[in-house]
Amino acid sequence: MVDVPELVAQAREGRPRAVARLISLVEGASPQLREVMAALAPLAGNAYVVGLTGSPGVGKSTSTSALVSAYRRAGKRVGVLAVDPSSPFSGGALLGDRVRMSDHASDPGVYIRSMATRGHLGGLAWAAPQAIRVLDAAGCEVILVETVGVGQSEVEIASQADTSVVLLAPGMGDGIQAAKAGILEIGDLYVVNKADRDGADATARELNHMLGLGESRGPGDWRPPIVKTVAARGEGIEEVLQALEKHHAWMAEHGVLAERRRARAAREVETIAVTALRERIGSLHGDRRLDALAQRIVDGELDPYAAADELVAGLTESA
Ligand SMILES: Nc1nc2c(ncn2[C@@H]2O[C@H](COP(=O)(O)OP(=O)(O)O)[C@@H](O)[C@H]2O)c(=O)[nH]1
Ligand SMILES: [Mg+2]
Repeated sequence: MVDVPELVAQAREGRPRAVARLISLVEGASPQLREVMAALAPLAGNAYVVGLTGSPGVGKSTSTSALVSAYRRAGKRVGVLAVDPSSPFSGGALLGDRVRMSDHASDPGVYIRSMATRGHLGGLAWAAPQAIRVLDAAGCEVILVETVGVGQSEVEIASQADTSVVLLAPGMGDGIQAAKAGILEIGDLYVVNKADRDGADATARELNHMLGLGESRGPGDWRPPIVKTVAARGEGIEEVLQALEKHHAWMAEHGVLAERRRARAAREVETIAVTALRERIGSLHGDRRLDALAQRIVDGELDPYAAADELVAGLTESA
């Protein structure tokens, strides 16, 4: 058994091993998970969570690393969570990221963690917010969450961030892909990276046009800015940081930040509750309550909907 209060105290002091241990407890769905989350609850809620998404190779890790440097210069403690929902392996795509992140390896003000979800999207929805909470409680003021864009999962990740950054690059056919993936609805900020390459202006123009098409904004509404960067050289990163700070301030001013966090917490509770319920129902196969209900359906005494209601009611009562 892990001494949770001690571990949390050490994480609060910024000890990386304690943070790593806590995230492992979360990832592994440890029996002590509930104790961990209860201990963290009063400590979390201070971090600004930024999600970065986009196709593989667009420059998310390079941008993340450059943003870490920029935030460090601003004196902020930073956490990085690299999530790869597409990969069943924990290495692979994330390996290159480690190299890109190695600049920050010796900086005690930065905590970096990779997470692979072994193909389970539901696992991501469930584990990532808990890992974010660990980093938050450990005193990270900014948490950057990098996800490989694979359709639905990036929308899911976007729903876990305060601000969503969508990255594109010229010549990747990203414009059309973006529209398809519904990416135009999730970005609070768009970055056209690899601006050192031909076509960056065209990509930015196309994006600007597409963003304008669906426009029905009123005065005071947020208009997602488009920033061009050369992340590999750190160019434009300061502008990205400024745009992030602006969006953060705008959200705080208009109650959007609180609203997003409530919606996020609600979804989290929903996910946990549904998972718990499903587990209980799953373990009911061969249970005599289920057998009895099934018999009544066969006998024409009960319809399956009424039986399901009865089953769910019974499950929550016995909890
Ligand atoms: N030319 C150019 N290459 C870049 C730029 N930013 C990143 N790259 C390169 O693009 C490749 C993919 O970058 P990476 O950050 O791993 O992309 P990710 O898969 O989205 O995380 C790497 O070889 C980077 O060095 C840039 O601004 N310009
Ligand atoms: Mg990457």
